[in-house]
Amino acid sequence: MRKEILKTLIENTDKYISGEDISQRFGVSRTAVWKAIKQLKEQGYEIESISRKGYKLIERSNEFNADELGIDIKSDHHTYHFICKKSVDSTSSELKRRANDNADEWTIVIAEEQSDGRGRLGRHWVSKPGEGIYMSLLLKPDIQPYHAAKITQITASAVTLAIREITALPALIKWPNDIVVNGKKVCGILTEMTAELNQINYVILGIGINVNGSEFDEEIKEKATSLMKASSHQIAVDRKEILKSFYKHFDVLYRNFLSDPSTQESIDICRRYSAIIGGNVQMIRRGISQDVTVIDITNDGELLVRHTDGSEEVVISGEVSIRRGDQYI
Ligand code: BT5
Repeated sequence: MRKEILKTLIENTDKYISGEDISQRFGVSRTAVWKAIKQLKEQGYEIESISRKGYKLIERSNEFNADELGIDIKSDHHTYHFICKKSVDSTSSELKRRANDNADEWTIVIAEEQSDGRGRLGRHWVSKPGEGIYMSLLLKPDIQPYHAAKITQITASAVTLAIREITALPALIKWPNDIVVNGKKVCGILTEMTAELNQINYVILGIGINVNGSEFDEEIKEKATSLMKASSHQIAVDRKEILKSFYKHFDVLYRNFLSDPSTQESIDICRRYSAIIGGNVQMIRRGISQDVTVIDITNDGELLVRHTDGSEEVVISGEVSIRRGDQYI
Protein backbone atom coordinates (compact mmCIF):
# COMPACT_ATOMS: atom_id res chain seq x y z
CA MET A 1 0.00 0.00 0.00
CA ARG A 2 2.76 2.45 0.99
CA LYS A 3 4.64 1.28 -2.11
CA GLU A 4 1.60 1.99 -4.35
CA ILE A 5 1.20 5.47 -2.90
CA LEU A 6 4.90 6.16 -3.41
CA LYS A 7 4.60 4.93 -7.00
CA THR A 8 1.63 7.25 -7.61
CA LEU A 9 3.55 10.22 -6.18
CA ILE A 10 6.64 9.40 -8.26
CA GLU A 11 4.51 9.20 -11.41
CA ASN A 12 2.81 12.54 -10.69
CA THR A 13 5.52 14.91 -9.54
CA ASP A 14 4.04 17.67 -11.70
CA LYS A 15 0.78 17.93 -9.76
CA TYR A 16 -0.97 17.52 -6.43
CA ILE A 17 -2.98 14.38 -5.79
CA SER A 18 -5.74 14.61 -3.27
CA GLY A 19 -6.02 12.24 -0.34
CA GLU A 20 -9.54 11.49 -1.57
CA ASP A 21 -8.17 10.43 -4.95
CA ILE A 22 -5.57 8.16 -3.42
CA SER A 23 -8.00 6.58 -0.98
CA GLN A 24 -10.47 5.84 -3.79
CA ARG A 25 -7.79 4.57 -6.14
CA PHE A 26 -6.56 2.00 -3.61
CA GLY A 27 -9.81 1.44 -1.69
CA VAL A 28 -8.39 2.51 1.66
CA SER A 29 -9.42 5.09 4.25
CA ARG A 30 -8.14 8.68 4.28
CA THR A 31 -6.47 7.89 7.62
CA ALA A 32 -4.56 5.01 6.02
CA VAL A 33 -3.37 7.37 3.27
CA TRP A 34 -2.32 9.94 5.84
CA LYS A 35 -0.40 7.29 7.81
CA ALA A 36 1.40 6.04 4.70
CA ILE A 37 2.40 9.60 3.77
CA LYS A 38 3.68 10.13 7.31
CA GLN A 39 5.80 6.98 7.05
CA LEU A 40 7.23 8.10 3.72
CA LYS A 41 8.16 11.46 5.24
CA GLU A 42 9.87 9.64 8.10
CA GLN A 43 11.86 7.70 5.50
CA GLY A 44 13.22 10.95 4.13
CA TYR A 45 10.82 11.75 1.28
CA GLU A 46 9.93 15.40 1.09
CA ILE A 47 6.20 15.49 0.43
CA GLU A 48 4.26 18.72 0.35
CA SER A 49 0.70 18.54 1.64
CA ILE A 50 -1.65 21.42 1.01
CA SER A 51 -5.21 21.32 2.24
CA ARG A 52 -7.85 21.01 -0.50
CA LYS A 53 -5.07 20.32 -3.05
CA GLY A 54 -3.43 17.18 -1.77
CA TYR A 55 0.05 15.70 -1.82
CA LYS A 56 3.04 16.26 -4.07
CA LEU A 57 6.48 14.64 -3.99
CA ILE A 58 9.11 17.39 -3.86
CA GLU A 59 12.22 15.33 -3.34
CA ARG A 60 13.05 11.67 -3.05
CA SER A 61 14.85 10.31 -0.03
CA ASN A 62 18.65 10.22 -0.29
CA GLU A 63 18.69 6.87 1.41
CA PHE A 64 18.01 3.60 -0.29
CA ASN A 65 14.44 2.48 0.11
CA ALA A 66 13.23 -1.00 -0.78
CA ASP A 67 9.86 0.21 -2.12
CA GLU A 68 11.45 2.80 -4.37
CA LEU A 69 14.12 0.41 -5.67
CA GLY A 70 11.37 -2.12 -6.39
CA ILE A 71 9.55 0.52 -8.46
CA ASP A 72 12.64 1.69 -10.35
CA ILE A 73 14.55 -1.54 -10.88
CA LYS A 74 12.72 -4.32 -12.65
CA SER A 75 13.51 -7.26 -14.86
CA ASP A 76 11.30 -9.10 -17.35
CA HIS A 77 12.82 -12.35 -16.14
CA HIS A 78 12.79 -12.32 -12.36
CA THR A 79 11.64 -10.33 -9.35
CA TYR A 80 14.17 -8.47 -7.24
CA HIS A 81 13.63 -8.62 -3.48
CA PHE A 82 15.29 -5.53 -2.04
CA ILE A 83 16.09 -5.31 1.66
CA CYS A 84 17.48 -1.94 2.74
CA LYS A 85 19.17 -1.49 6.10
CA LYS A 86 20.59 1.55 7.83
CA SER A 87 23.43 -0.43 9.33
CA VAL A 88 24.55 -4.03 9.21
CA ASP A 89 27.74 -5.95 10.04
CA SER A 90 28.22 -6.98 6.40
CA THR A 91 25.59 -7.17 3.67
CA SER A 92 27.16 -10.45 2.55
CA SER A 93 27.02 -11.93 6.07
CA GLU A 94 23.42 -10.74 6.42
CA LEU A 95 22.50 -12.27 3.08
CA LYS A 96 24.26 -15.52 3.95
CA ARG A 97 22.12 -15.82 7.08
CA ARG A 98 19.04 -15.23 4.95
CA ALA A 99 20.23 -17.67 2.25
CA ASN A 100 20.65 -20.36 4.89
CA ASP A 101 17.10 -19.52 5.90
CA ASN A 102 15.92 -20.16 2.33
CA ALA A 103 15.80 -16.62 0.95
CA ASP A 104 14.71 -16.34 -2.66
CA GLU A 105 17.15 -15.94 -5.50
CA TRP A 106 17.56 -12.24 -6.43
CA THR A 107 17.29 -11.16 -2.82
CA ILE A 108 19.44 -8.05 -2.46
CA VAL A 109 20.66 -6.60 0.82
CA ILE A 110 21.78 -2.97 0.71
CA ALA A 111 23.06 -1.01 3.70
CA GLU A 112 23.87 2.63 4.30
CA GLU A 113 26.86 1.49 6.36
CA GLN A 114 28.66 -1.70 7.39
CA SER A 115 30.41 -2.19 10.72
CA ASP A 116 32.31 -5.24 9.50
CA GLY A 117 32.48 -4.98 5.69
CA ARG A 118 34.61 -7.79 4.28
CA GLY A 119 37.06 -8.09 1.41
CA ARG A 120 38.77 -11.26 0.21
CA LEU A 121 40.82 -13.40 2.60
CA GLY A 122 39.31 -11.73 5.67
CA ARG A 123 40.42 -8.24 4.66
CA HIS A 124 38.38 -5.23 5.75
CA TRP A 125 36.16 -3.12 3.49
CA VAL A 126 35.80 0.48 4.67
CA SER A 127 32.09 1.37 4.45
CA LYS A 128 31.27 4.87 5.65
CA PRO A 129 27.59 5.82 6.11
CA GLY A 130 25.82 7.12 3.02
CA GLU A 131 28.97 7.48 0.93
CA GLY A 132 28.85 4.29 -1.05
CA ILE A 133 26.90 1.35 -2.32
CA TYR A 134 27.29 -1.67 -0.05
CA MET A 135 25.23 -4.42 -1.55
CA SER A 136 24.98 -8.20 -1.78
CA LEU A 137 22.97 -10.22 -4.27
CA LEU A 138 21.85 -13.83 -3.94
CA LEU A 139 22.07 -16.04 -7.04
CA LYS A 140 21.28 -19.72 -7.48
CA PRO A 141 22.64 -20.52 -10.93
CA ASP A 142 22.11 -23.95 -12.38
CA ILE A 143 25.65 -24.26 -13.75
CA GLN A 144 28.76 -26.29 -13.04
CA PRO A 145 30.74 -24.78 -10.12
CA TYR A 146 33.84 -24.28 -12.28
CA HIS A 147 31.95 -21.68 -14.34
CA ALA A 148 31.27 -19.56 -11.24
CA ALA A 149 34.48 -17.50 -11.49
CA LYS A 150 32.94 -15.89 -14.54
CA ILE A 151 30.23 -14.35 -12.36
CA THR A 152 32.89 -12.04 -10.88
CA GLN A 153 33.85 -10.97 -14.40
CA ILE A 154 30.19 -10.37 -15.30
CA THR A 155 29.81 -8.23 -12.18
CA ALA A 156 32.99 -6.28 -12.88
CA SER A 157 31.75 -5.68 -16.43
CA ALA A 158 28.33 -4.47 -15.28
CA VAL A 159 29.84 -2.13 -12.65
CA THR A 160 32.27 -0.71 -15.22
CA LEU A 161 29.55 -0.14 -17.81
CA ALA A 162 27.34 1.50 -15.16
CA ILE A 163 30.09 3.86 -13.97
CA ARG A 164 30.95 4.81 -17.55
CA GLU A 165 27.29 5.33 -18.45
CA ILE A 166 26.34 7.46 -15.45
CA THR A 167 29.55 9.41 -14.78
CA ALA A 168 31.53 9.10 -18.06
CA LEU A 169 34.60 8.35 -15.88
CA PRO A 170 37.21 6.08 -17.52
CA ALA A 171 36.58 3.10 -15.24
CA LEU A 172 38.86 0.10 -15.81
CA ILE A 173 38.85 -3.44 -14.48
CA LYS A 174 41.78 -4.63 -12.43
CA TRP A 175 41.42 -8.37 -12.69
CA PRO A 176 39.89 -10.14 -10.94
CA ASN A 177 37.70 -8.07 -8.67
CA ASP A 178 38.51 -4.37 -8.60
CA ILE A 179 37.31 -1.42 -10.59
CA VAL A 180 39.73 1.49 -10.76
CA VAL A 181 39.49 5.08 -11.93
CA ASN A 182 42.73 6.99 -12.60
CA GLY A 183 44.71 4.19 -10.95
CA LYS A 184 42.71 4.14 -7.73
CA LYS A 185 40.16 1.66 -6.47
CA VAL A 186 36.49 2.68 -6.57
CA CYS A 187 34.92 -0.76 -6.32
CA GLY A 188 35.67 -4.19 -4.91
CA ILE A 189 33.75 -7.38 -5.59
CA LEU A 190 33.57 -10.35 -3.23
CA THR A 191 32.15 -13.55 -4.72
CA GLU A 192 31.32 -16.30 -2.24
CA MET A 193 29.80 -19.63 -3.09
CA THR A 194 28.57 -22.79 -1.42
CA ALA A 195 28.55 -25.77 -3.71
CA GLU A 196 28.58 -29.55 -3.97
CA LEU A 197 30.87 -31.24 -6.46
CA ASN A 198 28.55 -30.74 -9.42
CA GLN A 199 26.07 -28.22 -8.20
CA ILE A 200 26.03 -24.72 -6.81
CA ASN A 201 23.82 -24.16 -3.78
CA TYR A 202 24.12 -20.42 -3.95
CA VAL A 203 26.42 -17.55 -4.83
CA ILE A 204 26.59 -14.34 -2.84
CA LEU A 205 27.93 -11.42 -4.79
CA GLY A 206 29.15 -8.60 -2.57
CA ILE A 207 29.74 -5.26 -4.24
CA GLY A 208 31.21 -2.17 -2.61
CA ILE A 209 31.39 1.06 -4.61
CA ASN A 210 32.83 4.34 -3.30
CA VAL A 211 30.39 6.86 -4.71
CA ASN A 212 30.55 10.14 -2.82
CA GLY A 213 33.31 9.85 -0.22
CA SER A 214 35.89 12.62 -0.14
CA GLU A 215 38.11 11.62 2.80
CA PHE A 216 39.57 8.16 3.13
CA ASP A 217 41.08 6.48 6.18
CA GLU A 218 44.87 6.41 6.47
CA GLU A 219 45.02 2.68 5.61
CA ILE A 220 43.47 3.16 2.14
CA LYS A 221 44.17 6.83 1.40
CA GLU A 222 46.80 6.09 -1.25
CA LYS A 223 44.82 3.47 -3.14
CA ALA A 224 41.15 4.49 -2.87
CA THR A 225 39.02 7.09 -4.56
CA SER A 226 35.32 7.71 -5.10
CA LEU A 227 33.34 8.52 -8.23
CA MET A 228 32.78 12.04 -6.95
CA LYS A 229 36.42 12.58 -6.02
CA ALA A 230 37.65 11.25 -9.35
CA SER A 231 35.42 13.50 -11.41
CA SER A 232 36.64 16.97 -12.34
CA HIS A 233 33.48 18.80 -11.23
CA GLN A 234 33.26 17.09 -7.80
CA ILE A 235 29.47 16.93 -7.87
CA ALA A 236 27.77 14.18 -5.88
CA VAL A 237 26.78 11.16 -7.97
CA ASP A 238 23.29 9.67 -7.58
CA ARG A 239 23.83 6.22 -6.06
CA LYS A 240 20.44 5.05 -7.30
CA GLU A 241 21.32 5.86 -10.91
CA ILE A 242 24.48 3.75 -10.60
CA LEU A 243 22.41 0.93 -9.13
CA LYS A 244 19.77 1.10 -11.87
CA SER A 245 22.37 1.04 -14.59
CA PHE A 246 24.25 -1.81 -12.90
CA TYR A 247 21.18 -4.05 -12.84
CA LYS A 248 20.29 -3.19 -16.43
CA HIS A 249 23.71 -4.41 -17.60
CA PHE A 250 24.01 -7.28 -15.13
CA ASP A 251 20.62 -8.66 -16.13
CA VAL A 252 21.62 -8.95 -19.80
CA LEU A 253 25.16 -10.28 -19.23
CA TYR A 254 24.09 -12.79 -16.59
CA ARG A 255 21.16 -14.10 -18.60
CA ASN A 256 23.32 -14.59 -21.69
CA PHE A 257 25.86 -16.38 -19.52
CA LEU A 258 23.23 -18.75 -18.10
CA SER A 259 22.00 -19.69 -21.55
CA ASP A 260 25.59 -20.27 -22.69
CA PRO A 261 28.19 -20.44 -19.88
CA SER A 262 31.00 -20.41 -22.43
CA THR A 263 29.93 -17.00 -23.74
CA GLN A 264 32.76 -14.49 -24.17
CA GLU A 265 30.58 -11.40 -23.77
CA SER A 266 31.73 -10.30 -20.32
CA ILE A 267 35.29 -11.56 -20.85
CA ASP A 268 35.47 -9.30 -23.89
CA ILE A 269 34.34 -6.34 -21.78
CA CYS A 270 36.96 -7.22 -19.15
CA ARG A 271 39.59 -7.32 -21.91
CA ARG A 272 38.44 -4.07 -23.50
CA TYR A 273 38.47 -2.21 -20.19
CA SER A 274 41.38 -4.02 -18.56
CA ALA A 275 43.71 -1.91 -16.42
CA ILE A 276 46.52 -4.46 -16.64
CA ILE A 277 46.61 -6.33 -19.98
CA GLY A 278 49.91 -5.60 -21.71
CA GLY A 279 51.42 -4.18 -18.53
CA ASN A 280 54.31 -5.24 -16.32
CA VAL A 281 53.02 -5.82 -12.81
CA GLN A 282 53.84 -7.56 -9.58
CA MET A 283 51.75 -10.58 -8.82
CA ILE A 284 51.54 -11.25 -5.11
CA ARG A 285 50.60 -14.75 -4.08
CA ARG A 286 50.77 -16.01 -0.51
CA GLY A 287 53.05 -13.14 0.40
CA ILE A 288 55.48 -13.78 -2.49
CA SER A 289 55.83 -11.11 -5.19
CA GLN A 290 56.79 -11.96 -8.78
CA ASP A 291 57.33 -9.62 -11.74
CA VAL A 292 55.11 -10.68 -14.63
CA THR A 293 53.74 -9.32 -17.89
CA VAL A 294 50.00 -9.66 -18.28
CA ILE A 295 49.23 -11.20 -21.66
CA ASP A 296 45.49 -11.72 -21.63
CA ILE A 297 42.38 -12.86 -19.78
CA THR A 298 41.53 -16.39 -20.88
CA ASN A 299 38.15 -17.47 -22.20
CA ASP A 300 37.40 -18.87 -18.74
CA GLY A 301 38.18 -15.57 -17.01
CA GLU A 302 41.64 -16.51 -15.72
CA LEU A 303 44.74 -14.35 -16.10
CA LEU A 304 47.47 -15.36 -18.57
CA VAL A 305 50.85 -14.00 -17.49
CA ARG A 306 54.47 -14.31 -18.69
CA HIS A 307 57.23 -14.71 -16.12
CA THR A 308 60.67 -13.09 -16.48
CA ASP A 309 62.11 -16.47 -17.59
CA GLY A 310 59.65 -16.48 -20.52
CA SER A 311 57.37 -19.19 -19.14
CA GLU A 312 53.65 -18.59 -19.23
CA GLU A 313 51.13 -19.35 -16.51
CA VAL A 314 47.38 -19.26 -16.19
CA VAL A 315 46.46 -17.75 -12.83
CA ILE A 316 43.11 -18.28 -11.20
CA SER A 317 41.48 -15.57 -9.16
CA GLY A 318 41.10 -15.89 -5.44
CA GLU A 319 44.46 -15.58 -3.83
CA VAL A 320 46.28 -13.18 -6.14
CA SER A 321 46.85 -9.44 -5.76
CA ILE A 322 48.29 -7.26 -8.51
CA ARG A 323 50.43 -4.14 -7.98
CA ARG A 324 52.41 -1.85 -10.27
CA GLY A 325 55.61 -0.43 -8.81
CA ASP A 326 54.77 1.07 -5.46
CA GLN A 327 51.41 2.14 -6.79
CA TYR A 328 48.11 0.40 -6.35
CA ILE A 329 47.90 0.06 -10.14
C1 BT5 B 1 37.52 -6.59 -2.23
O1 BT5 B 1 38.37 -7.37 -1.53
O2 BT5 B 1 37.83 -5.66 -2.93
C2 BT5 B 1 36.05 -6.97 -2.08
C3 BT5 B 1 35.27 -5.92 -1.33
C4 BT5 B 1 33.81 -6.25 -1.27
C5 BT5 B 1 33.04 -5.30 -0.41
C6 BT5 B 1 31.56 -5.54 -0.47
S1 BT5 B 1 30.65 -4.29 0.29
C7 BT5 B 1 29.21 -5.21 0.21
C8 BT5 B 1 29.60 -6.65 0.52
N1 BT5 B 1 29.56 -6.90 1.94
C9 BT5 B 1 30.78 -7.13 2.44
O3 BT5 B 1 31.03 -7.36 3.65
N2 BT5 B 1 31.69 -7.11 1.44
C10 BT5 B 1 31.07 -6.84 0.17
P1 BT5 B 1 39.95 -7.30 -1.65
O4 BT5 B 1 40.36 -7.50 -3.07
O5 BT5 B 1 40.44 -8.28 -0.64
O6 BT5 B 1 40.35 -5.84 -1.25
C11 BT5 B 1 40.32 -5.43 0.10
C12 BT5 B 1 41.31 -4.28 0.23
O7 BT5 B 1 40.82 -3.09 -0.41
C13 BT5 B 1 41.57 -3.87 1.67
O8 BT5 B 1 42.57 -4.64 2.25
C14 BT5 B 1 41.97 -2.40 1.54
O9 BT5 B 1 43.33 -2.30 1.21
C15 BT5 B 1 41.18 -1.93 0.32
N3 BT5 B 1 39.95 -1.25 0.74
C16 BT5 B 1 39.20 -1.40 1.83
N4 BT5 B 1 38.13 -0.60 1.80
C17 BT5 B 1 38.19 0.10 0.66
C18 BT5 B 1 37.38 1.08 0.06
N5 BT5 B 1 36.23 1.51 0.61
N6 BT5 B 1 37.77 1.58 -1.14
C19 BT5 B 1 38.90 1.16 -1.74
N7 BT5 B 1 39.71 0.22 -1.22
C20 BT5 B 1 39.37 -0.31 -0.03
